[in-house]
Formats: sequence, C-alpha cells, structure tokens
Amino acid sequence: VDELCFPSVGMGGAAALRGAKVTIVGCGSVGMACASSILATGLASTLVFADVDSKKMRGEVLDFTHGGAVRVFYHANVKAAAPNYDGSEESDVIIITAGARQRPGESRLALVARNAAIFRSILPPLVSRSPNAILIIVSNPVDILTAIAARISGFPPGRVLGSGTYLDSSRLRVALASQLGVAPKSVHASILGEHGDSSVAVASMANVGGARFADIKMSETAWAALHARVVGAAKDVIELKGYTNWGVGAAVGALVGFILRDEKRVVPVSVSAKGTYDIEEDVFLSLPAVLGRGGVERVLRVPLSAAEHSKLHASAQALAEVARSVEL
Ligand code: 6V0
Repeated sequence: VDELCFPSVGMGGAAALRGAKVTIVGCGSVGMACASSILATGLASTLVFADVDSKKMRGEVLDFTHGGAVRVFYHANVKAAAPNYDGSEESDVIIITAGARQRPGESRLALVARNAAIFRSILPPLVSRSPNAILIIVSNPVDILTAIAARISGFPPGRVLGSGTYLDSSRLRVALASQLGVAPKSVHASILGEHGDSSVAVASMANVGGARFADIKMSETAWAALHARVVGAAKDVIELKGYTNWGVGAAVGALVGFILRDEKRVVPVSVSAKGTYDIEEDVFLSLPAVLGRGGVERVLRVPLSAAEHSKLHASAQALAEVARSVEL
C-alpha cells in the first residue's frame, strides 16, 4: 500500500520504499499545524507525536487518525511516542516544536533559557534512537535553539537546521505580491539572518518574474517599511489570536517535502554560519541553503550589497551575544 500511496520520485534508499518516518516533538498549535501540512505532502508513511502532556498527545493522535478514511493523505500511520521516546526510532526527520510559547509583547530571545532547558532533556533520547535523522528546529528563539540542538545532538551541521527566515521570506513575498498584484510564487525575495529583529531583507536579490527589485522602482523607504511589517507580522497575529501556527506549519511542511524529495531547493533556513559570508561568530542564522535528502547540502554565497553584508554581520553579532548568555 505504501508503495502505491507514497511517490518515490527523488527519494533515496529505504525511505523510498517505505515512505518516510517523521517525528514531531510538541503537540501544540505549531506541532499540529506542521503535522497537517506534512501529511498533505503524502511523503510520510509514519508520523510520530511526542509531548510531555500525554493526554493532549493521545487526543491529537486519535483526532488525526479519524481522518484516515476520508482524506487520502491521512494514509500515514499516526502514533504516539512513549515518554522515553520509544516509537520514534529510525525517524528520517525529527521536528522540534516543543517549548514555551512567545507571550504577547515577549521577544523571541527572552524565551531562550526556558526552551534551552527543554532541549537538554529531549534531544539525547531522541538522537540516540534516530542517529541518522535530520533535525528541524522550530521552537523559538529558533536560531539559538538550532545551535543548541547541533551541540547537544553531535550531528554534523548539515543535519541540523532551523526553520529560520523561510517563514519571514514567505511573509515578505506575500506582502510584495499583494502590492504588485502578482502571485507570491512569482516573487523571489529573501530575508536572511536572525528570525527576528535583526533580520536582513535582501533587496539586491529580490526580483519579480525576473524583473529586479531596482527596476520595480520601490524606494528604499518603502522596502524598509515592508521589512518592518514582516518583522512585526508574528506580533500582529499573536495580538489577534494569541499564537501563530498555520504559516509556520506550511513552511515546515514545505521544508520536509524539499528534504524527502531530495529537491535541492534553495531556501533561506537557519544553518551553521561560521566561515560563510565572512562570519566569524559560531552562530546559526538563515542563509540560502540547498536542501536535499542529506539536509543542508550546501550554503550558497549570493552577492549582497555592502549594506546588506554589514547588516548580516550585525545579525550574527546579536545572536552571538545571546548565545554567550546561555550555557550551550
Ligand atoms: P504550545 O501550543 O504551547 O505547544 C508547545 C507544546 O510543547 C505543548 O504541547 C507542551 O506540552 C510541549 N512541551 C513542553 N515541554 C515539553 C517537553 N519537555 N517535551 C515534549 N513536549 C513539551 O506552543 P506553540 O505550538 O504555539 O509554539 C511552540 C514553539 O514554536 C514556541 O517556542 C514558539 O515560540 C515557536 N514558534 C516558532 C515559530 C517559527 O517561525 N520558528 C513560529 C511560531 C511559534
């Protein structure tokens, strides 16, 4: 059944035959939005949920299972992991959304100590059960926690990535597209650096259907205002509904698809940045990365303007400062 239901195009090895196994740690609003969009890819044959709140986790498993007869993409087996993470063995991808949620008005960086402690407890049992997995970190502050996850897991840097500014870039593309009256997919624009206040909206790379941003004649002020709106977008949603989940869930589902289909898609995600773009700090932040079955297979060096380059460095320094205050 798996072979019929789960296309093997572009997938390598055992995962091609059995469909992939994906574990999601954290059955909150973000984890479940990720689950829904991963199931929609049709690439996972097994989806494992884990959460300290075992009652909620079992409820989510049951709820997802009920869709099995009516939604083709729910053919995946959705299961709950044991408290010690038994059941998550041999996962191809592990997504971490566990953690404390950003409170209204709270900066992402203020969450760091609370979530770092959670990572120290959950990662060792997870990685010992799935030593070949690719880790995708979503919990905030995502860049700091991705660095912590890389350190704790001992995985090579390419197998640990953070969802980073892929979501921010989507927000930017959607905003630009609505201003220009074109489809977001026809807008190519990236936000690099920290998923947060020091991010860099890269105007020099932006283009719409091939027409460069410079040719669209958007002023620098208008670009800066757009970037500020994107940086504040999460706050807007949190003020309205208390949390964000669907946008990030869609972004993470797409990332999982790029990896499992071995797409070699170039997207901004949080990667080990030291040694690239002349960054000297030992930090993770978002850079254009080639995603495939090996995780982050390469980081692309794109030409940045002098101002963008220096903003990226400021972002690295801001993250390094926070990292120093946390015991990695
Ligand atoms: P939530 O709805 O409170 O869910 C968090 C879940 O984690 C809860 O079900 C908890 O029980 C569970 N949890 C807590 N501790 C543990 C543990 N030790 N082991 C297993 N599970 C645990 O939060 P929500 O889902 O809204 O957000 C989760 C995280 O994602 C937060 O850190 C957010 O700040 C972060 N986000 C990251 C985004 C990004 O773009 N990177 C976007 C939105 C939210």
